[in-house]
Amino acid sequence: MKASLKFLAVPLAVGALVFAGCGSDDSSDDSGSTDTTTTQTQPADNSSNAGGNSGGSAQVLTLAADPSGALAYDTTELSAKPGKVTLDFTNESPVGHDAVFEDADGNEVGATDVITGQSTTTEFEVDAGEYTFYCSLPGHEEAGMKGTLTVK
Ligand SMILES: [Cu+2]
Repeated sequence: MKASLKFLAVPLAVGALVFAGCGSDDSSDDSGSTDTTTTQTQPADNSSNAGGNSGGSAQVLTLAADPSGALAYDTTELSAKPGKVTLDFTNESPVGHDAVFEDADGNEVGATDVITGQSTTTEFEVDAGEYTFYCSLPGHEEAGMKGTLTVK
């Protein structure tokens, strides 16, 4: 019992540290209540095409499925720098595909919708290391729809 409580306490402490690190000192909240923090995603999320990026930290990776319908991407190797990644995924073929990204531990870090005959984007964050990407439709990864994303 005590051991499981410890396990619970560690991620909570880490979360608190991360949360504290995000705030700046100029806005001290006297109420001491953290329940008012709004974590809802805002409806403006779809407007990311509008440009207006400051800072220039966003990076765009492009990935496409074979336009003839073969079970293949146009590349098996992508590279990025640590930070936020925008994946621009195109599938002009009549066969549905997606692109799922996993870290070295097999945790999914980002994924697109399954699309046919169009493009889509998804955003996720990466740290230095090796990631894998693959198509999650049955048999597609086994047929070769997979690759490596190297972040450094
Ligand atoms: Cu596929």
